[in-house]
Amino acid sequence: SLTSLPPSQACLFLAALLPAAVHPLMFQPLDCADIYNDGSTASGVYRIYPAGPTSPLYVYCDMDTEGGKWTVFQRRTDGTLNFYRGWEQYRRGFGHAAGEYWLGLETIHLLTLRKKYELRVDLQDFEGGRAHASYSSFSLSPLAVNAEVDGYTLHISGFQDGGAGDSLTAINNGQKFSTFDRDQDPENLNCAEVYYGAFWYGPGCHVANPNGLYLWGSYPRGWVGVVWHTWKGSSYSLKHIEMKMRPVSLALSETVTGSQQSLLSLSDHEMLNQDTEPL
Ligand SMILES: [Ca+2]
Repeated sequence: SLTSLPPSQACLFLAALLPAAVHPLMFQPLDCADIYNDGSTASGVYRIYPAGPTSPLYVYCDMDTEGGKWTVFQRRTDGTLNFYRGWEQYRRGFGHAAGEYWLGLETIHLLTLRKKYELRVDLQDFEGGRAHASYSSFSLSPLAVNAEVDGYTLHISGFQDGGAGDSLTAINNGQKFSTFDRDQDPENLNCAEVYYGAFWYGPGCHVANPNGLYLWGSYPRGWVGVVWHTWKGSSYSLKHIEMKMRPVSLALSETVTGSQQSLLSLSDHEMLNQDTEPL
């Protein structure tokens, strides 16, 4: 027992124990902003805990673009991963965070329940061109009792042009997510099946098809590729696309308050220990 140790040794013992014991148990980042704010400011693969301490997930964090802190939830970069998949795959996520992947609708939904997020879509073509589109508000079924039943409905607003134009708001905002085996789009046809993708398809299906076929630039039949119509038109399949989310500044200040509360409660524990176990 600590009480049997001389006070100085007991303090040393606690000092040695606390940093190792407390940090891994208590630091379970929700997203890449938490990781950045904890001091890891290099882009790369990290673990996040959006569904609690027993369900870590690997995710790619973009810590460089426009201030960093971006949690990437969709990434196409070389065409090595098949994105023409069914509902369960899109709900749970697939691929690997170091390469091409989809983080999963349930995870994205859980994140947007916890903080207010913005959305950014970064695009590259095969000729070295780059562009992006930003949306100041992004969430999936934030008010639904059951988000999956609600179809992980997309809510975006506040478009800001980074040269790519807005290929999302008019058609995709307010739409449920659709896959070839779960048609929740408003068209008579099955948009996911016709355009070989999975997305929040809406009236006319889409003018952006980030999860479409990876077709290496210009291709003859329009709309089935990795399309962002307002930038490269319907018959150009992009080289690189990343969809990423970051808490807006209001939520960031909430995060800071949260960690201050954690520190306060830690101090409370220490004080409690000092009360109950006098050194
Ligand atoms: Ca349909």
